[in-house]
Amino acid sequence: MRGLYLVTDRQLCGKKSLEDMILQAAKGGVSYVQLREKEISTHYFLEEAITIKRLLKPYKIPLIINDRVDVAMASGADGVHIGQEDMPYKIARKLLGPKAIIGLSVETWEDVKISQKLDVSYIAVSPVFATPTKTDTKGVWGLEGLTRIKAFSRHSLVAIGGINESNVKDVVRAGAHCVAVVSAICAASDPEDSSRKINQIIQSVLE
Ligand code: TZP
Ligand code: MG
Repeated sequence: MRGLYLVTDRQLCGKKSLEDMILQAAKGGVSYVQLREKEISTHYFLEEAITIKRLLKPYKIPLIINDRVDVAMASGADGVHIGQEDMPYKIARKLLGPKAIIGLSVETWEDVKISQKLDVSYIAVSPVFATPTKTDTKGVWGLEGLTRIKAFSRHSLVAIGGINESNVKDVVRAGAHCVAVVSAICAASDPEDSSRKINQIIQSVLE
């Protein structure tokens, strides 16, 4: 995992449709899209996943489903993102197969240690900064926490939480291989432009 990772939030899209926002982000250069839905029915979630998978195909952008291994399987998505309270990693891997992208959120040092024994595709350092987008978190890692995880972990690191154009450079310098954002793209008046600007900063540090 490397680059910019969009995590969706339909409520933050305002007047734009979710599909339109994702399309603009794809044009702006995001490398991954995670469909994150906490409120909608399984039926609609699946329909939407199939639509977005089709929309991303020409851009060769993998689609990752938040929480729901069943929706990932049924929609032909490229993978799933699981938290500590979701389907256990080993079962998700058994169900999705060796090629699937499976990401795992780490919220405590214990989570980081346990993740080293798992062949996850990445760990999401969650949250790096406090954010109104997700408030049921255990604490914040800060840039120091990210640096500490980078020194210890064998996994690709996705940084998430409170990241935007103004702080993304520090986050990549602290050790993130990939940066996940919700509001900085979903709530932007021009998601394509925001994606392009954030991605340019990430790429300039990764080079
Ligand atoms: N997991 C940890 S923080 C977060 C999630 C889904 C939300 C990040 O949202 P934002 O708007 O990029 O701060
Ligand atoms: Mg979850």
